[in-house]
Amino acid sequence: MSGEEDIIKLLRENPAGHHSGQAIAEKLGISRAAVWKRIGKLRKLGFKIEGSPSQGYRLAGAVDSIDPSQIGKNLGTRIIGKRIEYRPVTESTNNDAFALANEGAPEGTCVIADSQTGGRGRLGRKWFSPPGSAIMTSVILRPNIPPFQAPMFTLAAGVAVHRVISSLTGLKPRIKWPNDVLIEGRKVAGVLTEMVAEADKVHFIVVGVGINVNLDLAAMPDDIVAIATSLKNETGRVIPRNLVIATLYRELERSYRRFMGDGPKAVIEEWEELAGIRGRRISATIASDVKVTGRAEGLDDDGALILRGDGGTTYRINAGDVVFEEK
Ligand code: BT5
Repeated sequence: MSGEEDIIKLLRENPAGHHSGQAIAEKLGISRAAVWKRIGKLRKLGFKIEGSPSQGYRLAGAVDSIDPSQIGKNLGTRIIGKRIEYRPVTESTNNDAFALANEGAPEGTCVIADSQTGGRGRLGRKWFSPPGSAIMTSVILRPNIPPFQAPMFTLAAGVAVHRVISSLTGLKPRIKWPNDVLIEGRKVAGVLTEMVAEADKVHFIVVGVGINVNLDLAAMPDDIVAIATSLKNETGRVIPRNLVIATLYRELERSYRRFMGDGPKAVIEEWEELAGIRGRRISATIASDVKVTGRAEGLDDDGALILRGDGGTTYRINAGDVVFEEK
């Protein structure tokens, strides 16, 4: 646990009251200067911590806090969320889930964070993960499948996120291959699937999901605000994160069972329907400087995107980024 995490835990134990620098230092066995330094780091991460010399420190504002015991209550799943590890601040929940899986954590173990200092997207991109308003979670799965089927889990998670958003908000999101969930063209969620495998066998898969639940656009950096949105921004309502997380775990379990029980085809069909992708005009970046435009013909059995280029060539795309060329 990082030192910053200890401080947040302490402040949350008594959210209404103040905690003097001296009391925090004594409780954590560190110097007052170290407390001051960590508070500074937390503020930089986006935590709103009020401080007054006479009274001490306090977490400001109404906090929609993540509470694993509340999430676990009435979850009703058999696999996902049987064990939930909560981290107020962490580098990346995918890293934490990897470490836990390497230590032998059971299938269905979930890591959920209030904020990430090194949230990751694909290809070394960053995932903006400020505290108090979003969901960043990673789930460990141990399916008995060959590695080439792993990308299916990105699709299955996309279906789950779509169902969570539409059922809780009534919004009509669209899934964009392979891992984006968009509302009116703006990204509200992303999925990052990583795994450890041998040539023919997966050891474990980590499915990481980030959802912008109650994020204010004003709090986003310029490059993100230009392309992103949040559920709060779209609905005008604050949605309790514990509810979103519990619903997500249920939907992930449903998608997972579907994949294991009915096979990849069932997930692909559901994905294609929710994505409305067949016949849509899209462009895909298939290499760093190669872009092809044409009509999507749907997904192959292993989740690859089939694109019929305008020149008549059919492309089978395993990795890359896609842009919709029409609404
Ligand atoms: C993704 O990558 O969309 C996968 C994001 C997965 C994040 C989760 S959070 C829990 C788990 N732990 C992690 O460390 N990661 C996972 P990609 O398709 O490469 O998209 C990344 C791009 O999305 C960035 O380059 C930005 O343009 C944009 N982006 C970054 N943060 C965003 C945000 N909060 N909302 C919307 N777009 C964002």
